[in-house]
Amino acid sequence: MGIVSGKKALIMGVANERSIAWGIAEALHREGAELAFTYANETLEKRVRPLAESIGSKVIIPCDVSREVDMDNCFNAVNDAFGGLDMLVHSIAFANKEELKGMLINTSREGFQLAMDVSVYSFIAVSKRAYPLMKGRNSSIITLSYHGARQYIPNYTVMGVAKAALEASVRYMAVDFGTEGIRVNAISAGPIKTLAAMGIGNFKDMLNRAEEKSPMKRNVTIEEVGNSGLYLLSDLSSGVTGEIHYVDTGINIMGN
Ligand code: NAD
Ligand code: 0WE
Repeated sequence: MGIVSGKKALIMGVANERSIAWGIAEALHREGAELAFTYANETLEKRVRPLAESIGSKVIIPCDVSREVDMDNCFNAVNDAFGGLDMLVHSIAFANKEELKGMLINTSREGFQLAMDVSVYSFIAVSKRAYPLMKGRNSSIITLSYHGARQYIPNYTVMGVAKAALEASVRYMAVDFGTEGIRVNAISAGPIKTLAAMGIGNFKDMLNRAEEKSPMKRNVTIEEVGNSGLYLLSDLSSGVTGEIHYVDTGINIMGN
């Protein structure tokens, strides 16, 4: 018997086999869960579909979270396929690349709204739609954050502001759903070389510095974030909600 045998999960935010969401999906699959996946566009469908099928998933749904109809259709499809939901993974963020450098004051109103819409509002919007499917069944929602929410990280700018709002949203929804059998938490992951990270200038240097700074003298992997995600999504963490759980080889505890 796996840790999540018989449970149903929806994974939002796989782009390829390097995605943090894929690390979480693999851990859930290993421990017996039944998985559904969303993809943001047709280009990514070509990546996501074979990955999902490789672990026996038959529910693969288009969902661009900037579109209300996509989110409506997505949760209707999950309800049709599963008749309920136990675990929801939100692993989605986006900001204009040109605004992920330099000073926060160079963020445009449009760029701010885009980052907040895709990276924060989407978490609230999908949780709202998941609520009727998840209530009353000891279910769990997680999202992915980053330390730039709490402290200044060079060039993280508007995403840092968005992640701060995301972490606050975790706390508010933890209370909203507190008595409904739905827990809400975030994993704050250390830097990992994913597609989203690849778009960032000097990411290699960042990885090297994180490696040096961390107590464990190495960077975290998607497998490790996956196993921590498994814990937060499963009944092993039944007393945990509203928490921001660091999975970062300890970098966040260092002063200098
Ligand atoms: P990734 O590129 O593999 O995943 C990001 C996902 O966001 C992609 O699947 C992309 O399709 C999706 N996405 C973007 N816009 C979307 C939209 N409009 N609709 C639907 N999906 C959309 O990169 P990742 O690093 O795995 O990122 C996943 C999460 O982890 C993000 O929230 C990111 O902020 C967070 N995170 C990443 C790191 C890191 O260093 N890689 C560290 C901490 C937290
Ligand atoms: O949350 C993130 C990255 C999110 C992200 C990445 C991109 C790149 C491509 C959001 N939007 C975009 N838009 C694109 O066009 N991380 C935690 C990884 C990350 O990003 C950084 C980091 C780290 C770490 C940006 C600057 C500094 C550090």
